[in-house]
Amino acid sequence: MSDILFHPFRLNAQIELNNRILMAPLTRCMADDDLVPTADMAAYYARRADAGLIISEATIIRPDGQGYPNTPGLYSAAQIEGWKQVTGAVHRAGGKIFAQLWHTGRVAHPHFFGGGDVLAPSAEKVEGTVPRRRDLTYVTPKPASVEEIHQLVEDYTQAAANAIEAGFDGVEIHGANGYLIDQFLHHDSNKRTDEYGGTPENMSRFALEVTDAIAARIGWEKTALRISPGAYFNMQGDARDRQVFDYLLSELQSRALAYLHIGIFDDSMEFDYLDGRASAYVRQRYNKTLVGVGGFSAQGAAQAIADDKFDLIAIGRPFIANPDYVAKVRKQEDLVEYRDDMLATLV
Ligand code: FNR
Ligand code: 8K6
Repeated sequence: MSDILFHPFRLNAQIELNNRILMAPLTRCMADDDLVPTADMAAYYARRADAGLIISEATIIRPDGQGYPNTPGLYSAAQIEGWKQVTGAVHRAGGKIFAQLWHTGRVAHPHFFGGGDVLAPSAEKVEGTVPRRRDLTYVTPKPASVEEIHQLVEDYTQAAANAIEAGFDGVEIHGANGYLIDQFLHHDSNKRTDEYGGTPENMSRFALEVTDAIAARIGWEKTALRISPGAYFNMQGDARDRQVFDYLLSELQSRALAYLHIGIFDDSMEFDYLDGRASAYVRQRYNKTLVGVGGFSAQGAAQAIADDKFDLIAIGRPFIANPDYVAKVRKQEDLVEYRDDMLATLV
């Protein structure tokens, strides 16, 4: 049954994957204090190089995008050099790796970047405190001016170019999980009345501008996107969000992304305003390469792919617990169960 996972899969004319198992992007908070990837991180990723594609942990495009301690960056020369160690190690082990590009928007905290504004679509804050730093309470963000939005698009694009310089095979734009791009796409966080808010077209504008600018710089075949039509993390749902994602998906359908990836922790979550699962909602509106994720076993993923629910599977927590996940599934060996305490070390 799991055989289907081990068939090669062609993303496009330039990129063929050895199998359909992707390592999901997994924040580990293990970069050094200059947010440079370390030798331990290179070894961690290289151990997982038999995945069809590794998606890196979310990587900030500029300092004010940081919302958690020791998350890596892709804006300084030292960070680019650090990532070269990672991509080199993965490539030598026969793998492929995309960089996930991240700005946390209103989920950023000034503690991490020496003070200053937290930028977001609107002055709508998230309640609560920073995971791993419960002493830090989220602040009310400053609505980004149109000029600041244009600068953000430029900074995403530069980070994508830096990723290619660092040896990545492509980038996945993090448009999911309640972070900056997703904040433009949901009514909970976007109350703007200018060309970036108020209508599905306007609320989709930032996501599409970032996507198009990156693709123009590094090529569509190297550009992927992750989205969360269902609000579940750092975000409240709103029935009107459906029209936004209807529009966004109709626009994405006419573009040539390497793949589109759902951002969710558990695929079985259902959303009233999407009439069910986020993956089913997206599949009905987008018939190009789709990556499913969230609570899947290899067997369950193979079945979902056979049923045409999506084309590729991203595996998260099982990959933390099992560096040799792909080999174990291939040989039908038992997997080690994931536990949260495994996040303390890079195995
Ligand atoms: C995540 N996830 C995540 N998603 C993302 O887009 N960027 C990220 O950096 C992270 N970081 C992250 C860290 C940790 C510790 C976990 C557990 C999850 C979400 C992840 O990519 C995936 O969607 C979920 O883990 C669901 O898949 P699994 O774990 O059920 O296979
Ligand atoms: C995504 C970046 C997170 C970095 C911090 C450390 C990782 C902890 C991840 C756990 C997040 C829990 C999300 C819970 C989803 C709720 C679903 C109802």
